[in-house]
Amino acid sequence: MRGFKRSLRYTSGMPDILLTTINARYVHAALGLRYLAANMGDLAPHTHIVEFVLGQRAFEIVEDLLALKPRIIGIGVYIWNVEECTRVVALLKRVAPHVKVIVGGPEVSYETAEQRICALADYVVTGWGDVTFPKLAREIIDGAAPASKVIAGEQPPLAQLVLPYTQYTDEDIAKRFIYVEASRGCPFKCEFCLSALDKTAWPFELDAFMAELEKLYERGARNFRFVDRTFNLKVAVSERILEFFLARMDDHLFMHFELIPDHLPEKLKQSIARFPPGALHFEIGIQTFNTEVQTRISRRQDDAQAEANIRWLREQSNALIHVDLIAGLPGEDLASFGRGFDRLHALKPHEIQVGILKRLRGAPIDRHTETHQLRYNPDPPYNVLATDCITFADMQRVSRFARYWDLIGNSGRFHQSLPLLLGATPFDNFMRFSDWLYGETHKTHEFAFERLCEFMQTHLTQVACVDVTVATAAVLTDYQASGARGRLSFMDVGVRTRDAQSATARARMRQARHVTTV
Ligand code: B12
Ligand code: SF4
Repeated sequence: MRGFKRSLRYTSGMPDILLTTINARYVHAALGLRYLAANMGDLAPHTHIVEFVLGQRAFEIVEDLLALKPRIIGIGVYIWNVEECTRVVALLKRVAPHVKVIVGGPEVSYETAEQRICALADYVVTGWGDVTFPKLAREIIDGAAPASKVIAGEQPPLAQLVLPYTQYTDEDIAKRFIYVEASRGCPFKCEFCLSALDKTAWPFELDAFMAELEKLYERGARNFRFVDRTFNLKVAVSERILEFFLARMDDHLFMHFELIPDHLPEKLKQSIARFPPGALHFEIGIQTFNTEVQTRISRRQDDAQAEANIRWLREQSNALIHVDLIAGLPGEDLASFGRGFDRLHALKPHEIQVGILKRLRGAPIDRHTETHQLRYNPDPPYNVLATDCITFADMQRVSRFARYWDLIGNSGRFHQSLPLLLGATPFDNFMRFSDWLYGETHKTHEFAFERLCEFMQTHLTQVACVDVTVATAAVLTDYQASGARGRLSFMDVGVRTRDAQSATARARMRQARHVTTV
């Protein structure tokens, strides 16, 4: 796919200023660039956004950018695109050295002296770019460019920013996630996270923000993703936003929010409980249930309250619950991580994301690198490879566990068979499956659903020693429920698809026995 250019809004000729980035996927529209574009002032008619997607080649990107004959190119650099962006800047500076390249974004906001992309670029703006990028562009155009290469982004009061939402095109609204931001920053200090460096969370002026939401809704936006680090920080604000959506509920509305797990006052619960199935998606960071590790990484969390809230959400609301855990935190071994996984799994979230600790540039977690022998991948995404508690081999096992868990646990496609696999000790049993599957295939990607079903049935019957009738019936039920109608190799063992449901029911007693013995 070539760069997708938004309808040109400059009046004549080519734009002087391009704002660009490489998004993780097409559906992710870059909100950061839209802030910059919205705050360009009199340069707005000369500014144009061009977005690319991971997988596109630096050569293609450079060709597309230069075809627009810009004088200045601003590039949004993130952990997922820094490698390709570096190649883009290197090529740009070779073939068009006269074009001024300004890089900004979280990945180039810290450790600038160590990064090749910063050395290649003409300017690096660290932190917020909303007002600093327009100023710098104006200075370059006026021939008054600053002498220093690295410029600290200003953080004006948020009320001074022009909100970016009119920058979303009709195509964005029809086809992409609409990222919105009711507050910026986070008051907490979890050391693995970049937001730990924020002094606090700053709210946008609520009436102005709500008016923008209304306009987006009127234009047809239905897929709203809030980038607020902690949506439930100020309950009155959260409630007003939820009520806005409740009043406009339809079959297509979808809202994503990040929540802190231990703060769900009654009033907020009342609003949440009124949403229909599938409308709310909550991402909740647990990260670890090990209190010693929580303290070590400065994460404050009331685990009992967090558990009670997740349980409430699952039992009393229709929200989809996605919960995050991080493996490889300083001082946490595999057994402790496994206990955390089991504790979380018992709360029945729809998805558990098993993440591997990353050393984000600038994140305070670095202070534990030596004491806990945290050995990180030197290349993005800077995932931890080994710690004093988890060997490289075990970390590799956890990475595969995470990938297979996405395919099987989080996919929601193995309702009947997954409980047979997990039994009473989900982490250990799934790890056993993961080790076995990798031994059989040496693959973590490109599994057709049919093949996964076959592997599930083989593992259940040959490794986990589940009764063949029970296992086969459960897998077949899952297969049928997906709507697939092909033939699976094990259908020949004697259990026919039409019998699957009843066999599962008959086998509940035996299942229970298995659960206590695996
Ligand atoms: C949306 C999002 C995503 C989307 C992708 C979005 C996209 N465009 O493709 C998805 C969900 C895929 C994603 C995934 C990940 N993400 Co993410 N994500 C975000 C999130 C929630 C919102 C980004 C946003 O729009 N922010 C709002 C805007 C206003 O802020 P901004 O983007 O930082 O832009 C400002 C400045 O950076 C700067 N700026 C930006 N561009 C430019 C350009 C120029 C020229 C200049 C001068 C300035 C400038 O000015 C802007 C306005 O002030 C942020 C957290 C957050 N709230 O910011 C994390 C965040 C960006 N993600 C992060 C991480 C770590 C990840 C993952 C690695 C998480 C994981 N799974 O472990 C993955 C990696 C994905 C991959 N494929 O490898 C980190 C980034 C660290 C880094 N160094 O880049 C963040 C900051 C979260 C955090 N607090 O740690 N993510
Ligand atoms: S992990 Fe969440 S709560 Fe902790 S600092 Fe980051 S955004 Fe804030």
